[in-house]
Amino acid sequence: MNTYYITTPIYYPSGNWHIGHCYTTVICDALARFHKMKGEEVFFLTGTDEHGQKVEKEAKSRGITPLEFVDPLVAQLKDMWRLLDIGYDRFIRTTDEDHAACVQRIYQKLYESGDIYKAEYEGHYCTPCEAFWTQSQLKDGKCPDCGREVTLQKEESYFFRLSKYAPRILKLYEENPEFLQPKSRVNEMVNNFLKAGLTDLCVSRTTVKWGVPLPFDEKHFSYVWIDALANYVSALGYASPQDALYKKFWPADLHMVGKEIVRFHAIIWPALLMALGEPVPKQIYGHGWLLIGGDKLSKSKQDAVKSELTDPYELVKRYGTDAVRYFLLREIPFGSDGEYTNERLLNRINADLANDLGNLVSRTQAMIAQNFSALPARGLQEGTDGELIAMCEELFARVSADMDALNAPEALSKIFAVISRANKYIDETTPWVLAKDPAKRERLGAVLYNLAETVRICAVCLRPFLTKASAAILKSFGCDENAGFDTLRFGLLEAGTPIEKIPPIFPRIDVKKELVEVEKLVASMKKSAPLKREANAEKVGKKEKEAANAAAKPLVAFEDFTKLELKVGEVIACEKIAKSEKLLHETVKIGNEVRSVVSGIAKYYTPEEMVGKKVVVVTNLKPAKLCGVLSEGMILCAEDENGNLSLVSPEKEMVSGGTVR
Ligand code: ME8
Repeated sequence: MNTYYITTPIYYPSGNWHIGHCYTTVICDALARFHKMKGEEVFFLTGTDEHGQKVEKEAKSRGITPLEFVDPLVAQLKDMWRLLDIGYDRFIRTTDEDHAACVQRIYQKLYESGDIYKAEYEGHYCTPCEAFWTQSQLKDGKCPDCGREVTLQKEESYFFRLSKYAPRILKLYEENPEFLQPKSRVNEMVNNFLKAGLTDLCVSRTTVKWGVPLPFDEKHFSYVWIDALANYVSALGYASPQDALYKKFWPADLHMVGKEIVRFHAIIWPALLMALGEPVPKQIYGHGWLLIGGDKLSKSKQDAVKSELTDPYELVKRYGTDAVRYFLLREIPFGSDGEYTNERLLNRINADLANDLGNLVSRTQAMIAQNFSALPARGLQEGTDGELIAMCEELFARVSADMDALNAPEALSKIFAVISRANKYIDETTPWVLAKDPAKRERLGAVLYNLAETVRICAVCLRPFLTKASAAILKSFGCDENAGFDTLRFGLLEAGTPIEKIPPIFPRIDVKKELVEVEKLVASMKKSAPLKREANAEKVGKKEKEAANAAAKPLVAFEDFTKLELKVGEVIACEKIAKSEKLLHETVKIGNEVRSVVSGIAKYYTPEEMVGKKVVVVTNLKPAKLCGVLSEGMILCAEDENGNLSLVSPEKEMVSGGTVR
């Protein structure tokens, strides 16, 4: 079976997530889903980049530990990915024990081979970017990437012999034009960095202690970018006894990254891998940015400049997961920057989703319901039937070629070209006229059959992009909502299939009215934002600790109870935790997501008994490590006064991911 390993960058736990942040991950999710549907074995990695000066400072200013600071932010990010239906296979945190151990192994290897050596360092450090710059690289004395102040830092450090690898990296670009895409990024790397030759890279800090200690000198801590880049291999168990995933999936098929971090991925990362004697990734793609008023969308810019709504939580709440995913995947020409405005988003939703797709689905379903009790027979081909059928039959090959070129906007435009053609086909065949003539009943049936098949084929092709709508459409046409690309032959729908008429999946939005609403919302969010942030900081700090320590159980308000998220999960794997008598480590599938959960139930259940059990999981509990194992939730149990314990399970058959309330 072919394998496909795709990664997003790991995110800084800033908490100020905006729609721009969602771009990389939504694209990767669509690609991962597409390759899964092609029958490939896919590993899709994302996560968080938690070490470094920024987090250390923020935590200190709040009087809490760095981990106490980042934990709720990581939970928030996971929540955002849940909202956007991101089906990753692992969410790695640079604070995960296996990751830190891998970083140490990498440093040790490079130290032993002589590619890491000790010297004195002086440089200009940009804390927000976690990057060092030489005097000549600064722009007007400020960080050339973000334009913020830098500080001069001097310390004894370890260096990586990056300079040694410049010729090999140039050769890599020449011999593998696919390695770095789009092509313009190669010119940037060559002209801005490689041509002048590379200087060795400072890879340790003594002043920043929130990092991985170097195994050969514990006064020094890893430089965040080495720590961060290592996630792509640590997630697979590189250089550990548990390296089966590494053997299976490395080298990565694709590192998808924003263009501002191409330098780290296309120069430093391959150099590190070369030094380690490991293969380099097959491709790095540096995508463009979502812009606001011509500048990169960032929380500070949006607060200062425009009144666009960029908060992913709010956007999903207002327009739904699919609409936000669709906009990101369709609107911005791939590889380029694209302007973000609410108006553009709303127009896209209306034009493509409500009008083209929504109308096709509802017209087809309504006409079948009005004229037949179930799907009519296929009948004979006439008129433009052949053209529509040919478009459907050629669709997958076209979409597939676009997705192989990573061009989701083009792939979607091919699918929507078929949807438009089908809407035109309705106007050409005028089923409402055919319906009036009993002699044309067979022809009417054939027209409606062709439309239903077109909808089905488009819905299957849309599955990687519109996760919820495609499932709803397929179900309403009596099809498996998980139908694969092997079902894309025209004519598979069986006559007599009951067709359900569903409400509009994408209701049309009154753009003018909605823009006024959004403007009001953004204004109120701006006003309350600093307050909200302060309140959060406070919550993350002392109050939370006090609350956790409180032993008494007072009455809780209903709103407080509803803050808990309880879901049905299915235990798909379970093992004992070697260091503990009480703990079991379960792998629990909750809808599309798989979580690691630790429970103190080893005395009551064996791992074998647990596998296959449907359980109730608290899914928004702050993640914690028990005996070194990450627990991302809590399985609910009932306990009597004698200490007998029983799992709480849904009383009737219930899908995993079902909500418990
Ligand atoms: O860079 N438009 O993390 P990050 C498009 N931790 N994409 C955007 C964007 C915008 N306006 N703003 C942010 C980091 N992004 C490092 C990565 S990997 C070893 C370490 C994208 O949280 C950005 O380009 O700053 C990147 O791909 C992702 O959000 C995470 O950015």
